[in-house]
Amino acid sequence: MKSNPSVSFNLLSRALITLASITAPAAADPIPLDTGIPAQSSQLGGLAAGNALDDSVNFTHTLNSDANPTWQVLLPETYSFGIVEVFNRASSNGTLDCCPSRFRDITIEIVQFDGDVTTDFTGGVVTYSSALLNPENVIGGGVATSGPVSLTANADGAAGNMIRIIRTRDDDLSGSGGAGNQDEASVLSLDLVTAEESVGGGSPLKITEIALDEATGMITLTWNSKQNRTGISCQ
Ligand SMILES: [Ca+2]
Ligand SMILES: [Ca+2]
Repeated sequence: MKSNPSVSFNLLSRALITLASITAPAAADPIPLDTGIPAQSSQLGGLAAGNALDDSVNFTHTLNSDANPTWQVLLPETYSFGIVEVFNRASSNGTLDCCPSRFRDITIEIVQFDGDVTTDFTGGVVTYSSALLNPENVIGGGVATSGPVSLTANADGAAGNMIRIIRTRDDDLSGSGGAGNQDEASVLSLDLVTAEESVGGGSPLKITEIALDEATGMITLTWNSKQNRTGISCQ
């Protein structure tokens, strides 16, 4: 078991020390999504859910008969989520692929989940839900020939062990100017999903021990933090 972080300093050399000056650093750690189990609510051919977690430019693909096209990943532990970024099909290299306008009417959720990731695409407790992202393909000008490379959401510290990504069907094709077929209307197709831990948005630091060595004047603070990233300054 990892020991809690701590710091020692000499009280005699400092006029004032405030606990408020203990701050979390600014850098965000990536959440290792590849430690989780990915799944999608339906699948075309070999275009598997894991394609959204690998290092290759490729894509996942739901079926156009899917009433609730969804991709999700169940992680082995709970995280405090910050920025989540989701890339359009074959677009993790920064360039759009076929059918970019399908990447519209997207919702990103953080979920606390204890069900079967391969069969349950609606269960669990939703701790964060984004606004509807790229509604009517506004980013792509509402036409079928353009769309976003990626979409992001800030879960602002929401805790969960699952990211769930949902496409709301657009059966009247209002987001592509009427162009396209049933794949255009409904398919969810992702190249890559990434996430970072929340910075400063999660649980506050908790001081677990304050020890003073009277002989040396050294005081030692020990604390724990979900993020296990530590920093301290004195004034
Ligand atoms: Ca519509
Ligand atoms: Ca990929």
